[in-house]
Amino acid sequence: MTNDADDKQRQLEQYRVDMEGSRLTTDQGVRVDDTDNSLSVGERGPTLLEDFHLREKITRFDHERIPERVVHARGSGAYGFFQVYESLAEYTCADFLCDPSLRTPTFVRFSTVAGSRGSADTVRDVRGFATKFYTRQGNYDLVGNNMPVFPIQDGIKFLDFVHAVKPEPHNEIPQAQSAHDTLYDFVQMQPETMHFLMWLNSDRAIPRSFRMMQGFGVHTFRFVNAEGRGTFVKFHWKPTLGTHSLVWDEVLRIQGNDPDFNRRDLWEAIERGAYPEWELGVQLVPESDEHNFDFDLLDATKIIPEEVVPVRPIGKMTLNRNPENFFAETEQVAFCTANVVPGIDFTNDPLLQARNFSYLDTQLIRLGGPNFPQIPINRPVAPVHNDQRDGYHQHMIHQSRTSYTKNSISGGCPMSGIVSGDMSGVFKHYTERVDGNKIRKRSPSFEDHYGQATLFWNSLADWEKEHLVAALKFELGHVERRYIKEKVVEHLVHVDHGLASQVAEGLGLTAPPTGTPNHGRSSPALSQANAPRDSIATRKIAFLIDDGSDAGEVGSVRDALQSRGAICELVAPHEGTAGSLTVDRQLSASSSVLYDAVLLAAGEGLTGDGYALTFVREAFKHGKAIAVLENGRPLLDAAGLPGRQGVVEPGDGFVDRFTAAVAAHRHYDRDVAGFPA
Ligand code: HDD
Repeated sequence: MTNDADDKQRQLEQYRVDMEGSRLTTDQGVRVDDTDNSLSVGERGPTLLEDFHLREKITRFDHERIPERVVHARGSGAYGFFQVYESLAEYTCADFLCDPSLRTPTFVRFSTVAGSRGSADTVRDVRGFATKFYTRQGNYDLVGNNMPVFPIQDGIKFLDFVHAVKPEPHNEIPQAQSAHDTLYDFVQMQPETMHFLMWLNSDRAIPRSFRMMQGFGVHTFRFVNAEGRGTFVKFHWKPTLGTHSLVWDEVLRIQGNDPDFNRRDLWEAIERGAYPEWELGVQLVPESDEHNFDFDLLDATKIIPEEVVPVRPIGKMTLNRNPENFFAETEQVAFCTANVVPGIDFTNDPLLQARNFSYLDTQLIRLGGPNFPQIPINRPVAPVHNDQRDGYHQHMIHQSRTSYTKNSISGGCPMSGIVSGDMSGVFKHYTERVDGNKIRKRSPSFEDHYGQATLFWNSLADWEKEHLVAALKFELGHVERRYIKEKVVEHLVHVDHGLASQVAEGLGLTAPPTGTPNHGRSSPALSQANAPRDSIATRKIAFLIDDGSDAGEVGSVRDALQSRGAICELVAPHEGTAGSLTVDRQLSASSSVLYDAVLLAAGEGLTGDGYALTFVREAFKHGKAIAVLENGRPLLDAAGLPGRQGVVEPGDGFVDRFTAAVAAHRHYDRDVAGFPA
């Protein structure tokens, strides 16, 4: 083992099967001459049971599916590596966090939570962000989400929450949607959901790209250093491209245009060599400060505001390789919060404790038995030796004559992990002292369900607040039972009265006159308005062209934008060529919702084309930068846009101005409420 980013790929190499030049065989390796016709008695006679090839094919097909994940069923994965900036030995003895020369291989799976495997990517939902670090001390799994808070505080409520958000049990409707009665019934009965509800209805729930979303470990975990000293830690992934979202109307249209929108985006970026990157950051809290907050560190419905405890960047992850087989790698990867390495330990967060049980348990049914850690994607690069053997699909042939520890027959092997009294590299549970009676009772320190929901609301930019109110109106607008809407509004009053009133108005309700007064505190780090907006790297720009386009001008603008990292596609009414330009996409088979920005470079021809007009209007409605070359003006005028914010006219510094408009991500200052794109 060389301990670098390629360790995992080297290990996987022995499992890869190349079909090139191969001949068709059965599963037993017997060559097959005909796989198109069953073995039968005569050409029109009955099929014979002895046709082992037919039976094998049908049997294998019948058993192709494994149970989809009960949550996070739809996901996409990629390989990469992680490298720490400087040693964190002061806080943790985790080897991969102490040696800056190490490049630890990783596999990440991004996912939605509620939908089935075949559901659309761009639904309103939490995104999973699960990372497996193949460290030389064993696998470490950081199984996080793109939101830092969870809807419930105790794992015993997980089944209830998931049943509430999943399709309703009588008719299995709606698919991958939170906008229905059972979720909001759960919410109104369980106000600990309120902080999470704010995140779920914010733009965080509709990320532009997996590459442009944050990740959070959610729980407070514990670092433990070589001396056994513990430090509380929260994990944050921050994308170098900034945190950006789609807009709701766009989301609805993407679902039809490209249900694989986020999956495709990740795949294509990696294929192009535009490797996504995240910085890993930690919030560190000395154990002596455990009780110095106005919330409980063990409560997964709370954040530690970054302004209170700053996020310290500790390293970077780069994803640089797509899987080769979706089922073998992305579907069979098995994460578990209990997969920790020396130097990282748990806290008594009751949600985390339940998770530590659930993940292993679910893999046993999903992957068919206890040997799933031997599936190539799950294999540690660290050596594995123990007496846990047998069970379905054992791949190893253990040679020792004993399968118990301690033994004298096999030289005592495998021996204790401690070599000559040296504890380094050995997992040692943190020796926390715990005292108490056995009770089923939530700590009073978990009681404030509104304070941080208010903090989140106060931290948002005006446009983010507008989106959140609109989202709640949409969601509750799909709830059939009026009393559920009323109850949710009654809870919102304790978050912010203005918020509650706006939502209530949309529902034809009146918010109760009094609630908990807004405490006025905010955390600017929570607003996406404060995300970096300085790059157009990997942004997709559609050039609307036709036969009258100026090929020279189009070519030079395209070259300039591509040199800054953008991806430009020429969209025209027909495939083939438009003048001397090669068309990438046909207009009627495309849509502005698949792009970040539009450049109008078509001649007069498109002013009467409904697809082109919709393209421009939707781009404007969705806040996207629109640039216009001289001969594109007629189309811009024909589109009848209600403003010019974020519209870049020809003239000096055209490319620079367009670049800045695209880098801004969206132009939410447009008044588009009355514009029916
Ligand atoms: Fe979970 C999958 C994230 C609470 C039980 N969870 C799963 C995945 C992610 C998360 C990203 C997908 C992993 C993959 O890509 O394969 N889950 C979270 C976060 C939570 C959380 C961030 C709270 C902080 N989960 C949670 C609780 C329980 C579970 C409280 C049960 C008590 N989660 C599961 C599971 C899943 C799962 C049933 C389904 C498939 C799987 O594990 O492998 O065990």
